Amino acid sequence: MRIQKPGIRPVIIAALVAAPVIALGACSQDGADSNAAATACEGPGVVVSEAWMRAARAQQPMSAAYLTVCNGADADDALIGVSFAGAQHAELHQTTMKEGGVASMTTSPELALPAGEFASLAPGGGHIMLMGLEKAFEPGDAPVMQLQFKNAPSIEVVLEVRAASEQSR
Ligand SMILES: [Cu+2]
Repeated sequence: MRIQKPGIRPVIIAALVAAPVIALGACSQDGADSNAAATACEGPGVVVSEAWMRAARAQQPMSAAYLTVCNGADADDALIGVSFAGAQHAELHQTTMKEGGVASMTTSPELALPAGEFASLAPGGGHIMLMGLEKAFEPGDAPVMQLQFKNAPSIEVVLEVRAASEQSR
């Protein structure tokens, strides 16, 4: 049996929360498996953090948004729907790497939110695809996204728009 050193857990949690910030790559590039970043979290209820989207130029048809969700409730939940005023359509996607390093995207019906754990949509893994963008999105903008859950009430989150230069570090 391993002895748990007191004080070590907060450090690990902080590192995992920060991971989406450091994670690299666009939805068509490789990256860490964000779904592996599950660790204990505390609510109350469903709490969203690290909500951001990639900047998009005028006429650019698509972009992607990412976020981290802590399900601090006692029961499992799931993110089952998203809506975004600045796009004709928004849906959950999952990027998977095939042999030969070719990335492909599939729609995913929901993001599972196990009770007491973090779940992330991060570059290289899950993302919210924003299709049919109706305008440009630049750093400093504060677009709002609605998130629908199986159990928890809907939440509105303000997305941070991150510049192209930050996207490909
Ligand atoms: Cu996608």
